[in-house]
Amino acid sequence: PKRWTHSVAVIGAPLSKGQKKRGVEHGPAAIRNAGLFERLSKIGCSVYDVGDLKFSHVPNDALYNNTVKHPRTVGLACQVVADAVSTAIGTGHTCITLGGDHSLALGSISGHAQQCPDLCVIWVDAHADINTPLTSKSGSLHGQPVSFLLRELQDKVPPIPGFSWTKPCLSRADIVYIGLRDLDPAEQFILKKYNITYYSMRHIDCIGINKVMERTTDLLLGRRQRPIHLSFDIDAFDPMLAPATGTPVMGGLTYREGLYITEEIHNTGMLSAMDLVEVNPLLGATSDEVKATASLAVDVITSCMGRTREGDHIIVDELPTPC
Ligand code: 4U7
Ligand code: MN
Ligand code: MN
Ligand code: MN
Repeated sequence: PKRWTHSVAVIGAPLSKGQKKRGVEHGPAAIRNAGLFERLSKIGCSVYDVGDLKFSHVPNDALYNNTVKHPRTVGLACQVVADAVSTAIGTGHTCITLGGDHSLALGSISGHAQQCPDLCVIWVDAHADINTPLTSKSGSLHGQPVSFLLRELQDKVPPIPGFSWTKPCLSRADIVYIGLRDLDPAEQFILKKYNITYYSMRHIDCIGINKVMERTTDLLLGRRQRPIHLSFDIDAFDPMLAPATGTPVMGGLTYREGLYITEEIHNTGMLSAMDLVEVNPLLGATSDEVKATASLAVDVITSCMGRTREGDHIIVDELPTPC
């Protein structure tokens, strides 16, 4: 059989200090155990396993401003992620980063941008993750990565310990959100004030996922072809489909909507790196729930890499003839 070969690098990023619940550091193992490598090979990808990154726990990592938790530990971990992603992209791979919590996207997008300064971002999530360290009520950094990435927000982001290496690499028009349904008041204000494009679950109900994807690719790629970074939070899906995650919200994407998003992203031919985050194998009520969530993550990733619902991205060009 003929195959298209995508060479992909897989980076495990067992980061958990960007949020409060135990278990999300086991996300990479759960996604690997759900058959990621076999499924990627089956669709013709050549896979390079970078392994799991090692993050050190920074001692005396005091709260910033009485709210933001583990800033030095998370900041340093994101720097490690950025270096690994930058190296993988520089080597010519499509890069897949397995989380871990969503704070790692500050690292993966920064690292990707070091190699591809022109990149754009599609952020699929129930949440906008755009709190600044000063608006966050929870203090969890997984709700804040986008605020560090956007140039327009820099006068609102204080210099916090552990993050002095970051520099914003996106403008407001370089990111589109899909799947939102749980925004904090300050996040709503930011999205409106800076006129950031988002398609909430309400928009999807209203115009359908096909129009949402048409508009998304038009906005980001309409003027020029450029590399895409997909940051996919598994909690974008409905909790019925993805129960093993830290901040589930009712009324999420259906399986079909989720895969339509990833198929359309594959079809642009511009996907350059992706994150699959917030799978927490300790939060499923049963082992079946955990398996379903991890297997959904594998479906998302393989769909991004070219699996179609009509077949496995492999061409058969003749049939066996009985002799
Ligand atoms: B995730 C939240 F307050 N907005 O800031 C916050 F609702 O990566 C949730 O999308 C953040 O899962 C969710 O803590 C972060 C909260
Ligand atoms: Mn998120
Ligand atoms: Mn989320
Ligand atoms: Mn392909």
